[in-house]
Amino acid sequence: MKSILDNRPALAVEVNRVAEVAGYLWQKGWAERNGGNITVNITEHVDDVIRNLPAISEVKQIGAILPHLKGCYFYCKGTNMRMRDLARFPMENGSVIRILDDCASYVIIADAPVRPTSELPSHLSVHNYLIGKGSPYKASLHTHPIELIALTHGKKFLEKDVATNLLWSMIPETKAFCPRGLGIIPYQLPGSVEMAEATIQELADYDVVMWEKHGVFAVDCDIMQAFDQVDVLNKSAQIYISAKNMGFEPEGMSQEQMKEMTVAFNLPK
Ligand code: 2HA
Ligand code: ZN
Repeated sequence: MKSILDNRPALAVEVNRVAEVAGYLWQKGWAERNGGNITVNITEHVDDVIRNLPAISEVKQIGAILPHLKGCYFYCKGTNMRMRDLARFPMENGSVIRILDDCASYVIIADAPVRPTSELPSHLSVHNYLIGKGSPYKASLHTHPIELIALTHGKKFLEKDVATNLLWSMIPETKAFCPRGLGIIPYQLPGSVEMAEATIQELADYDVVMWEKHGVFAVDCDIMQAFDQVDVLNKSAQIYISAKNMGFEPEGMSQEQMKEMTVAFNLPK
């Protein structure tokens, strides 16, 4: 079957990265059934041939007006599709969409008319925000990491930066590779406009935000980097839980050791 990825190596790299990450999400147990979603802004890889491709769906409303997305193109995981299937067949379990000139609607253009993720409004609102502030970030990831979600069932971890400081102190790498920490968003209905708005607000200060009792939303330059940030945070949560399971409260790195790290790695806070 013909694919939009044929003879477009740079675009294929981007989509294959999504497939690789989708496989990791499934292997880690973070993507039960159709859990999680991924969108990537691929506009920089779009040529005139793609710009002239006809729509293969009717015009669909986004549900929001997103002025910075005019003429943008996104790869989106399909709604109800499974990460474990996307890992093998990314263009059968996801599709490429074009945002139309009204900035409020889109069409699917390739490869098949696979309807995008149920969280499309929040993903696209986030991309609109990122472009608006001149961010180099192109990828957004929503997934269900077990140990991080478990933390959010404890009230104290929902206070500002309590989880961030705990997770940073479990292993030096976490602060180095997730330097902005973990934002917290109180429970909201999945897919709601309120949750999209709260997510954008938290993304001003964090690259990874936690939807209480649901999952994480992460952004970065590409999908692998977004995944890596979540992975280091969840690793720290696993270390914390392992120590608790051995019957003691983990000591954590000292404030001095953390400060030393921050200076040595030139970290923001
Ligand atoms: O797309 O995880 O929150 C499935 C979800 C929605
Ligand atoms: Zn979810």
